[in-house]
Amino acid sequence: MGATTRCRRRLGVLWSQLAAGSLGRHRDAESEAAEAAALALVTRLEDERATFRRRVCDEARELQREPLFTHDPVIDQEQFQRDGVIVLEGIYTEAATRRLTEACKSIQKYNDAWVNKDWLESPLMLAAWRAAGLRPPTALGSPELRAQMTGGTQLGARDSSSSPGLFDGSDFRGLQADARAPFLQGFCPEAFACGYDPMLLNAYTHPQMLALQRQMLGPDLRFDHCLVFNRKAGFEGGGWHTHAYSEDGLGLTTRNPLLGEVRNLLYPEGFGGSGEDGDLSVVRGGHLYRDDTMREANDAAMDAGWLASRRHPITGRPLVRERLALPPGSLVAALTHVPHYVGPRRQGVRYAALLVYANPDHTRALPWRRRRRRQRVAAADQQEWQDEPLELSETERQQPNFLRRSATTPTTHADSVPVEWQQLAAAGQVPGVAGLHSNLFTEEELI
Ligand SMILES: O=C(O)CCC(=O)C(=O)O
Repeated sequence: MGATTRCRRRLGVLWSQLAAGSLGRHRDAESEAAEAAALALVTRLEDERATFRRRVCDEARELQREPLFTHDPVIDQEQFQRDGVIVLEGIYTEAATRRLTEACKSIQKYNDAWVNKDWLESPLMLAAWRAAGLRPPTALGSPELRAQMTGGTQLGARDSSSSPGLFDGSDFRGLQADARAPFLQGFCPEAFACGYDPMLLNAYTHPQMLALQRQMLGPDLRFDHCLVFNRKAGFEGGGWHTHAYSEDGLGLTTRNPLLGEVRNLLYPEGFGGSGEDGDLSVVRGGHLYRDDTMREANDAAMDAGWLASRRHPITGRPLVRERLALPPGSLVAALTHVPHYVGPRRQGVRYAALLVYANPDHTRALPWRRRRRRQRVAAADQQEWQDEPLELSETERQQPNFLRRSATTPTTHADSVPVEWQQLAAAGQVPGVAGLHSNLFTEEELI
């Protein structure tokens, strides 16, 4: 059942309870009117959201008539195997580069409105939270926190939508299921940016982009997540890290995983490589260690730590870190286990979008699903999400290239792709994306 359907059903129940007077015999006319106004507000929001989504799709469809890239890049497979990274400098057309910059700025505006929204502004707003099936926050985020989170992204917990901070005391947790806060699309703009911007949706689904991804991942793709990384002055850098997908922790290899995931970082304005520009650094070949747990605070720690004793498994040369300097309109694509680092930003804003593609996990083999599954833990008045620990048997650990299977793995990645977008795609409404069974937005069959 879709988010809209569910919301309408919830509204229907509330309406009939209201009509029957079963929400409280002694309800006075005033509170009934308030409840009715809240339901009307949530209904209006739902309609506006559906219209907005249609507009994003229609405009993306128009944009898709134009090329995204200056040419169709051809990947050297041997080099990709060795590096795990491709850097395509100035690959976007001039028009696409300009529009991508505007898109990152537009997401920033939406995000700032979200961060600074007065979620408790009126009794109507409070009732709208209830009508959406959610507890409102108990207090607004402090002015300091909001100032800190304004003008850049990834500055709050997870995707700027969850506690601690903006939504303390609420059971709203970002993109989970279909619970939406009563503002904008109901989830933080940066958390699924292409749901707010036609150019980003165009970039995610453009035939040239999909052809590029298929060279790295093979024919069967799915979208994993789409974020915006705007680093504002004062950003202190992100630390060296890798990400999880398949074959995590299985140790050294000389080939890329059967089920891969590629992070595509779009830098519409590029960056200078000064070390103070929000520049990206990578370690080519580091992905062959399949280490999803590496974390080093900065370059010095990286040199003395993770890099110190490691050599490239294919070439035998020492692994080295490489700080990139990129012209406008550049794209960096990196397999999920490639160590990378984003440095501090001292002036202005460095704009970027992240489009992540992966091979679908049709057989439910991936261990990360267990690890990333979030548990809701009730603690006093507050709820927190916790990552479930991953436990591997010794046999599992020792079997090279063995994709671990779990009968109990959850079957969706819906905490990063909103369910309403999965359904739009299944209905054939998203440009560049086919209907049910291969819609890229989900591996599930949506009924
Ligand atoms: O370029 C950035 O801001 C962040 C890149 C990064 O750390 C990531 O994609 O995980």
